[in-house]
Amino acid sequence: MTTIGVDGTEQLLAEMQAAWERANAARSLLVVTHAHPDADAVAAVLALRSVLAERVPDIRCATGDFTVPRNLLFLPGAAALAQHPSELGEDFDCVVLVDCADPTRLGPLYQASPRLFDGSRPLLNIDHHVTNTYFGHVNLVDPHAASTTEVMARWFLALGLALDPDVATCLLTGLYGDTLSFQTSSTSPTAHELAAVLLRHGARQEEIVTNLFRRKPVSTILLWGAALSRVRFEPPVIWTEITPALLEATGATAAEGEGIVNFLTGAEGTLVAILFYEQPEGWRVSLRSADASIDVARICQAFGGGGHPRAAGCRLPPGEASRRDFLDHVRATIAARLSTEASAG
Ligand SMILES: [Mn+2]
Repeated sequence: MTTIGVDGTEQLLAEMQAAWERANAARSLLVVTHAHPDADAVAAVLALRSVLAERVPDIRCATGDFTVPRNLLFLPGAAALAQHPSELGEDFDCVVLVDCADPTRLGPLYQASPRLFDGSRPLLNIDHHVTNTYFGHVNLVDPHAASTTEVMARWFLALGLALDPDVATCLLTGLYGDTLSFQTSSTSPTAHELAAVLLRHGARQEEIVTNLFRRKPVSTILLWGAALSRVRFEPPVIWTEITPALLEATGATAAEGEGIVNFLTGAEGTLVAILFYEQPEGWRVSLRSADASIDVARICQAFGGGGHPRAAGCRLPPGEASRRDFLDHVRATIAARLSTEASAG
């Protein structure tokens, strides 16, 4: 077998062979991914389905909550994903989970059919989350991989499979999605090398970029325009809000504003960007840190929330005073952090 990059360890190659044998031995195979699926999740399911289509007589696929984001419907085979639990059944002799740190990430599917994932039939675990629990009989898990499709691409190439343009498109979609267009710190030389290989196999790059990053409903643009016109900059904190009135006026859903806080993080002189969603029960708050020294998860934990050091969230009671208290707390936390750094350095 041949492999690409530096991290095709013996152990991983052995797992690759085992995973391939298990999957090929199946007569009826279930391939699933997590609820609230992203591009990597859906693309990984469809790439595996495509590769095994002529080898396994019966393959059924689903996301954990039976949804597929509209912008991923361009992926080859997306129409084959089950839209309802009744389409799946439980008569499988092998189950593959992709992009799932553990089976509970399947959400509704796990709750409806826990015995599918209790180990009474072979479980294959293909993933790249650092928090993966290695729950499978075979675990094709590489926490250094930028996406689950990166793990799969290395798997398929190691096996010497001929990748067609549809499979290459799925694999590259996962890489584009999880690296936000090759921008995250997980974007290794291997990720770039694989992208080149996938393009040579006919991956349709323009289609991927258009669907993942360019095309959007007009309501999204109107919502961004309205939200950006309300930006407040109180250095080093930048923030804006999405109110029910704003959603009503633009015809957008709150989810269409998710990217605004990332956009604000790039403002010069900003250390923390905040998006406040006004809801009847109070504020839902989304924070981003523009600097590794500021841990927004810790800020949010003080308000009952949490997340990652650079991206976190919490909820606040309704009202302007509550929001003002929160902003004061954020500014005080940053000031304390900066003065510690100054005295240390
Ligand atoms: Mn992923």
